[in-house]
Amino acid sequence: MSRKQLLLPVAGLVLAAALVLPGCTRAPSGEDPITIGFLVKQPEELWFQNEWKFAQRCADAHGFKLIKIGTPDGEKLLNAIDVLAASGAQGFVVCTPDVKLGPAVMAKARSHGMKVFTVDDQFVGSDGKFMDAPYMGLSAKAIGRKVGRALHGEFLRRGWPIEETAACAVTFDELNTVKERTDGSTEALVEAGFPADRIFRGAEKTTDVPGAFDAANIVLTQHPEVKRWLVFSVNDEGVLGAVRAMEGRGFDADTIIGIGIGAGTGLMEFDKEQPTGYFASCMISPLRHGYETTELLYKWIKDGVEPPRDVRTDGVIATRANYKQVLVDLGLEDAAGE
Ligand code: FCA
Repeated sequence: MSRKQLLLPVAGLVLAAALVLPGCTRAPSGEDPITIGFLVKQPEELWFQNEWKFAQRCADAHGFKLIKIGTPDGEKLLNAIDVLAASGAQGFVVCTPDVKLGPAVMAKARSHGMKVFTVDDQFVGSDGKFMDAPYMGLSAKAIGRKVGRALHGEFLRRGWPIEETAACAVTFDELNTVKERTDGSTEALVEAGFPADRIFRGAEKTTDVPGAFDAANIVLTQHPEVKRWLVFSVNDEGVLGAVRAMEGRGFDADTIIGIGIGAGTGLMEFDKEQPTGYFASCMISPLRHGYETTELLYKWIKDGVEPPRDVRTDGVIATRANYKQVLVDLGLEDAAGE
């Protein structure tokens, strides 16, 4: 038999395999041909860095490629989707910088045949209703209520006189998932007996430390009579900005009880030698929001397994005394920063 005759059947087999397994033409080394994007609105925020970290862990475990892009505005988000498409991505997880971009994002994804999994902030359609795209977010009201109850418990424990005490709420009502949190805290405080007219709201322009610092400073200027503060907000950054503003006016760990929501930024306060006004954190899970969302999307792309439409995750209150154990319990040892 000639060399050519020997090789022909082999070539036929290779061709047949390429037709049956279209992916193998794109991944000659046998690596998984799937590429997934993970787009976040505030890449400078530790929460989102942790989501990326856990998403990458998922990609490494399954052997697919993950492309992480920070998309702080609509133009960057829509461009990023084109970049992902050009890189061969079949889908992406996204925390959008503006929930009203939902229809535009879905249309662009559809034009590229890409699947979309939304995380943290839920898309809102042109009719003002939440859109039907797979979503993982917080049980925001319940988490807010936990914060409110914990604030009230510590307020009672310290025996603070109510006439010297008020609550500062740093709010951002434009975004539903964060409005629910501060509404929940307010509700729980009032239900526990804290007077509603001693809860002062400061609206922040951006959900970060500088935004909260400015919002809290306005509240502080309006209420110089208050001697002791309870603080709650939409996230850790909101509480930290308020605590920093209060420190600038002489308040400290003895006169502030601040409780955040997050899994990283606030915990750095617990690593400081001296306690600060950041008293506790409702710890939420970037592991679930990063790893699990990415894995659900991966299985949707790879095996056609439809992901659940709406998953809500919970939070656990942790203080300086027990936060290291809570980190371990939640599998978040890596989330506290490097
Ligand atoms: C929103 C907030 C973030 C984080 C996330 C779970 O996106 O802006 O700070 O709390 O929800």
